Amino acid sequence: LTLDTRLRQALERDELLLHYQPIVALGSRNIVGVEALVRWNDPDRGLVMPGAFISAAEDTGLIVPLGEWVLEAGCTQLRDWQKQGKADGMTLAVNVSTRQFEGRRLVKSVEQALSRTGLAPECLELEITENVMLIMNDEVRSSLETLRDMGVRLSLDDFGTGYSSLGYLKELPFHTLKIDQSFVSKIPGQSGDRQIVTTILALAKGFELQVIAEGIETQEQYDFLRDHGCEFGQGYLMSRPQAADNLAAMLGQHA
Ligand code: G
Ligand code: G
Ligand code: MN
Ligand code: NA
Repeated sequence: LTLDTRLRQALERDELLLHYQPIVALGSRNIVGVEALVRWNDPDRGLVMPGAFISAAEDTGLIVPLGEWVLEAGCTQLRDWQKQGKADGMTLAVNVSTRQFEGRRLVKSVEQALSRTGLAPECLELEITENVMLIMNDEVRSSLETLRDMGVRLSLDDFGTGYSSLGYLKELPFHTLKIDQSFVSKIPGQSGDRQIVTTILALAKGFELQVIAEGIETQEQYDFLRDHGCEFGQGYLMSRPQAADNLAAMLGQHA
């Protein structure tokens, strides 16, 4: 069977699941949110990571129903944690592929996930890679504006690695920049990456955007980012992505 066929079956047979990585306030180390990351529990191969199937799903368009599953499963989970009193004020970050914008489908998917689960729109943050700039058109632009008007939060993922015009930062309704882990991994040692990180922090301040640093693995990286005004972060230093049960046990604590 082709990967596409197997993946279609996986969706029908409920073989996908989400892991969750905490996002923390660097000042307090309190967990303020989680990023949902999809995995495929293949009966033959065990746990398959998204690197092995997301780009194939993007090529075939299967990413659209897959992305809808992720949205609804993630919103359901955060809503459950809220009902248990474990997740007050927390946000759920979900990665979305640029293909999900086609036909304004993303707007419909988000409306449906929120209305079915009862999650407040302010609790949902959509992570959109910087490469959305490459396909920027009226459909994408108006979808982003509709989502913003609904109260959903928008973040630019992998910031600094791809194509992003600063002009778009001024004009598009993003709330958050996520500093790519490729820059974080070489601070504070590498002066070029140190410059990039401090420049992104200054840029975010100027545009009044929140910043989340990704891929924090050492206490030195953590301290450098916090001391340079980066408010939020995630990475293996605080926690790897976790199964829902493990993550639930961490909620209400420091990561
Ligand atoms: O979880 P992991 O670290 O292996 O993730 C690898 C990549 O897969 C990351 O770039 C992440 O953004 C992407 N990814 C994970 N989950 C999803 C998802 O639900 N939808 C999309 N479009 N990408 C995802
Ligand atoms: O593209 P995106 O930013 O969504 O990708 C997130 C990916 O980064 C996931 O695959 C996640 O497992 C991974 N990740 C999260 N924290 C760390 C970290 O501290 N180090 C490394 N190497 N990868 C990380
Ligand atoms: Mn992401
Ligand atoms: Na990223």
